[in-house]
Amino acid sequence: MCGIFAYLNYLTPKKRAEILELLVNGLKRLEYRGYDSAGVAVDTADDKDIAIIKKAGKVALLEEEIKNRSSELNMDGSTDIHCGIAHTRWATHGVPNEVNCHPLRSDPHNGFVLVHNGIITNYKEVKVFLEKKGYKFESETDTEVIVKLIHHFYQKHPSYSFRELVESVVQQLEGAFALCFKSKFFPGECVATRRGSPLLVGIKTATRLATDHIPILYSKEDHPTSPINKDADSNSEHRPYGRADYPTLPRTGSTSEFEPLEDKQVEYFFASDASAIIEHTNRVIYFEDDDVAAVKNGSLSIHRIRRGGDDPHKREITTLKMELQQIMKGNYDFFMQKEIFEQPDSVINTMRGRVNFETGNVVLGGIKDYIPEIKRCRRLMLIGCGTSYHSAIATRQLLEELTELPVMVELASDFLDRTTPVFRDDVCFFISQSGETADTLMALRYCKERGALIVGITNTVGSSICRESHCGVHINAGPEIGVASTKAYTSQFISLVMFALVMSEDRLSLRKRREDIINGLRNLQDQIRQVLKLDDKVKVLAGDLYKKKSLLIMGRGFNFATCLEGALKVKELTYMHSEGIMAGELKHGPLALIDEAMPVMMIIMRDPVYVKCMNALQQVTARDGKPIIICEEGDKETLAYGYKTLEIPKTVDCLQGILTVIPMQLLSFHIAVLKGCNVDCPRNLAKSVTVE
Ligand code: G6Q
Ligand code: GLU
Repeated sequence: MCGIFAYLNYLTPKKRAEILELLVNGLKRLEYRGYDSAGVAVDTADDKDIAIIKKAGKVALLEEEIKNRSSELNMDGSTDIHCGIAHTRWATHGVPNEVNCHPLRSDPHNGFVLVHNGIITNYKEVKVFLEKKGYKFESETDTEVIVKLIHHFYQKHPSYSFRELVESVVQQLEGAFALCFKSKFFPGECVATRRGSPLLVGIKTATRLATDHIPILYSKEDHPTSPINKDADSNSEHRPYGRADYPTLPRTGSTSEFEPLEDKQVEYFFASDASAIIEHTNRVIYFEDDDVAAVKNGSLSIHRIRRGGDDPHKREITTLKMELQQIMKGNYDFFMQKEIFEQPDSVINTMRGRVNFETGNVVLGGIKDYIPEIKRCRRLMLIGCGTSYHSAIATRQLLEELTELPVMVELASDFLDRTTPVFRDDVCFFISQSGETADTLMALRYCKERGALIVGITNTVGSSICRESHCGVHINAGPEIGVASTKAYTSQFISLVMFALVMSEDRLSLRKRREDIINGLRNLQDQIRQVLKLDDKVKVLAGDLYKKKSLLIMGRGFNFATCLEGALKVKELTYMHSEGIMAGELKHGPLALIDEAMPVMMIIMRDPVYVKCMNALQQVTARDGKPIIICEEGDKETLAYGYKTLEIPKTVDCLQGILTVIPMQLLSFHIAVLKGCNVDCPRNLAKSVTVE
């Protein structure tokens, strides 16, 4: 999920010190993406082996380590042809330590080394297969299976080219990845590929490029398809790894070596985004899913396994005209904005390899073994702070419904103040994006001491909460840089929904309900995209609101959490007073605030509490309130009132909160921009609150 950078110089003499500096600088450019450890692989001084240098923590520490090892690396030695790969890791499998850090190696002799961004969902099956072949695994990562699998193929098919080996490997992988390989057996070559994670290459030549595109070469289809290949689109995390021993590998149809360059001297820069490349060249090719790009003898070729349909015939070489700052934030001005717009993808990453939309099966690998124990517990407790606490409120009702257990939702700080009674047969969930929030961590330790089962729901592998939990779910939303939490909220929400689905798997009476929810999850990506299209409309509303002093946000049932979360976003980003109000509580006090001047937002969806929400609307309008209504797309009854509305697509009631919170995220963002507030770092706040 974080950063790949690779550099290949062909007939372009470079000192090792320069190569390493280039690699480290590439990583520095990618630092903004967030990461927990970093590493590089280069040829050793005698060119006979590969040196791998890795460090947990910041790139600066890696740089330090490289300096410490400078005599061994022969920094002054020069090389004409060399390939170096580098990586910043955001752990998804295995804590951030030096062993798990990339590049990972195929064997102790470093036959192949690899950097990977993303998640391999069928890694367990591949691992079992490779262990049977005698491979010994050293890391806890999902990535290591890839680099061992290519080694296995190499041993079996020594005549294959580097690219053919990579093509064979990627056909066995499920999940999301960008990969960059280096090998002792193929010196001066580099092969890179992607599926679902971004990757591009920058090309730098002394003279102008001879072409503005690279043709795509297709691999022949006449190879027998392996049983594994046939299943390649299934997304089950636990599918048996295949009946047959190993597939016959695809052989490429084209033998023509394509030389895109007039000039033989060339440098290639592979990276996850252009920020690491732009200082070297502005000529880049963005890879598409399933492209396999190989550099051999200084020439770049791009192959694909033919999949039918309208496969394109070339990849254009694009000239970048962007500034560095612009690249880092993509098309966005702020990280928070980028993260809001990343949600169609981050929700998919949360579900990847866990929800099988065909069979309706949901597997959470990190808690699977504890499910029988959880089913026997006497209550569930969901504990967190701020936004993470709101994700618990958002899913409590569904958890109660699908588990039939009492569910307590607690603010970590208050929970401790009360010295809440906790027992051995309680299951306590600790929800935290950072995994380091002191209040949440203290509450975790408190519950652990009392013998409860501890389940972590975090976005940060290897964080304290993660380490101190008995089991857990990584929400896999990718690093969140903006202090205001957005994509982590929707991913926490989905993680808890998936847990509810797991708990109700064998309940016949809930079959229909589960099917509806799984269908809802399937459509979520498109629906989030649709909601994000409201951005311009939300911006106009922000224009109406940004000079106001207060904003009340009302709703109930499944959408109450959106009110709380929306109000928190408004407060922290815009410094404006805002309150999330349970619509049922209006008449018990807050109604006194309502007059024609008080800004009010109401969330009214066609769910079981619709009529009650309409009552609340009456109460507000009877006091001359003029609410902005977040309502269901095409809901004539609500629209008939003629108030300003934001229409949201319908999903199953318990998932609706994922869609209704997005306009609130956008609204707080736009108000903050209009007020000139610091969007990514609101005053007085920190991303990780490590003090009580
Ligand atoms: C909200 C903030 C904040 C955060 C809490 C808990 O936008 O990011 O409310 O959710 O500070 O943090 P963790 O989720 O990292 O425990
Ligand atoms: N899943 C891999 C790991 O945990 C790659 C993570 C990343 O994208 O940085 O090592």
